[in-house]
Amino acid sequence: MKTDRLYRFILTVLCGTLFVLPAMVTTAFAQTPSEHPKTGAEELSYKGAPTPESDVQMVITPGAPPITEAEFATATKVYFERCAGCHGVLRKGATGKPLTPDITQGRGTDYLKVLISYGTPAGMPNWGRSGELTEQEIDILARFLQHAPPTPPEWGMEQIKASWQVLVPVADRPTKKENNYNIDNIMSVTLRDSGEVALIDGDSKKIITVIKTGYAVHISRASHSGRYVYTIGRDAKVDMIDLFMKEPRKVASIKIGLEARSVETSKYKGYEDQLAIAGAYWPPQYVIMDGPTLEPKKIVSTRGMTVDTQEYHPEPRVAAIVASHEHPEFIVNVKETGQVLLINYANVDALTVTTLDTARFLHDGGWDRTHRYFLTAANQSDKIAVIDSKDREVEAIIDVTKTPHPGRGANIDDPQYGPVWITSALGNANITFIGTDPVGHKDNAWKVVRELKGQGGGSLFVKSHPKSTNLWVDTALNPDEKISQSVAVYDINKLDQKPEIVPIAELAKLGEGPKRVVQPEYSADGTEVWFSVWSGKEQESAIVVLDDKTRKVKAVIKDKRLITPTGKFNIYNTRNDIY
Ligand code: DHE
Repeated sequence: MKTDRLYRFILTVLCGTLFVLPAMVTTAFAQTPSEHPKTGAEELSYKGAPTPESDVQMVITPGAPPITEAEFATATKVYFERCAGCHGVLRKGATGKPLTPDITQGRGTDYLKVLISYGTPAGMPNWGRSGELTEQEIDILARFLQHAPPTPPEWGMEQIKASWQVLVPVADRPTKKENNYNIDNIMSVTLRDSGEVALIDGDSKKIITVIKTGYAVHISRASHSGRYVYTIGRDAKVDMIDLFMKEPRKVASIKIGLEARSVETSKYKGYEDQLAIAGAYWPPQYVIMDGPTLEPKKIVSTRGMTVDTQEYHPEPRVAAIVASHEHPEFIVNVKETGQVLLINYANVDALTVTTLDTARFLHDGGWDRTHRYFLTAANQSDKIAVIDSKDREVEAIIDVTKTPHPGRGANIDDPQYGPVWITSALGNANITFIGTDPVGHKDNAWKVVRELKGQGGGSLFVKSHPKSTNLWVDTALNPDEKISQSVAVYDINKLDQKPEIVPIAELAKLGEGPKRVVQPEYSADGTEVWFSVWSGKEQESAIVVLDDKTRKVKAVIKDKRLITPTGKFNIYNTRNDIY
């Protein structure tokens, strides 16, 4: 049946296996059995069945330029791989602009081709100029975007359960640590384009192991005890790694949807390491799981009304999730509706959810230093929402300049304004300081107290540490190579002075490649700061470790296994929410 084949095709695409050519299909499945020797074909079906190009059912839209079935299939694949993350599966827009036919047909093929090729200073990548998409792919994509988007299938308990694998049962896991690693100083490093994480021993700077995870794996989060690392792939696959094993390895995995970005574990007293949650982009839902096994307990859809115009949204994606320290709750950002959900997990069979209205397109965010207030960016609304996790209410919604992108943000003690939380931005050069101390610095609380000028737009992450006097700011997506390959560092005691610019990529001494410098992350003791030098999949990348005090190179980690490193998650800092 046509619908069936379309289902399978989209599944394949979204699952990230993405193998259209029969030869590649053989390779993909040849690798799988050794990875999970006891898993049958049915259980593996969650990875998506390979489907030939001709199996795609086209959605032909009046007014759109001609497109063949094969081109539609190619464009669907490219769109889900490259574009859906920002523009949404149904193309209704979020971090990226809406791309529905009513808009795209008015722009026309030539306009869209230029846009895709050259990108925009606001953060849209230059897919053509960078060589990531060919001229032909861009032409097909520009025509495809003028047709109605195909809708992917749902992914409910039946599929989730079928994907669930306990690779090492709890009873067979070590009862105490079986290795000599200083677990708190392990870095879990995203190897984006190989769908792996590298566990790096922060003390020796040696790679402990590289573990296969979900497609284009996004983030790692550590359980409260630090024993387990949970990763989430863009294909919505959650993998759980046990750091107590002699050689840390995966002990469970599950696929909670077709596309996802976030995962977190319970941290409230009495519930430590007990539950995990993952949020999906598609279908729009979150799934609560048993912490040690990943057994799925509850799926909740996020479809609903937007906070402002109160219109129904069919695709409100789950963005950042944090675990409350004040109540047994997960705090979940729902991007397109602009709601922050406080999900009380004390009784998973009778979930209590407090819905807080903030602003649309919630993306990422993090705690203030007291871990009471969660500050999160509604990035396309140019606002930061502050959630009081103790009193379960919106404390403030603050206007900031264009497209804030904090990551989890940075907390410092501003010599003039007291405790502040900091975000940089994709859309401009500002580094924005927000007062976070309503008790000791009442007049500054929840106000923008300081704005520094950074190197430029295209900044993704800022970072500091309680033991540091530095504030590091990357500009990984700035179109100017000099800027994207370096970072700015401010002395937090001399914030009126210009920052020092550290040419991280140059220090890595690599060959050709984009070499974007991304996401500063501290060692457990706060004395080192690590940067990824993120090059192309076929090019050499590296991790540069600086001594935080002297700002000089301490180590450059190079290894042919370090393919496209991006996020780095220090176990101690991640489990204790230190940033
Ligand atoms: Fe991310 C965090 C979504 C592109 C690196 N990213 C997040 C979070 C979300 C998100 C919702 C917060 C998770 C949380 O805290 O629970 N990211 C998205 C996208 O939708 C987007 C824009 C497009 C996409 O297709 O995925 C996107 N992100 C990227 C990248 O291209 C980056 C730079 C490289 C990569 O690895 O893919 C990237 N995102 C990161 C990192 C974090 C992150 C490193 C965690 C930062 C932290 O310190 O916690």
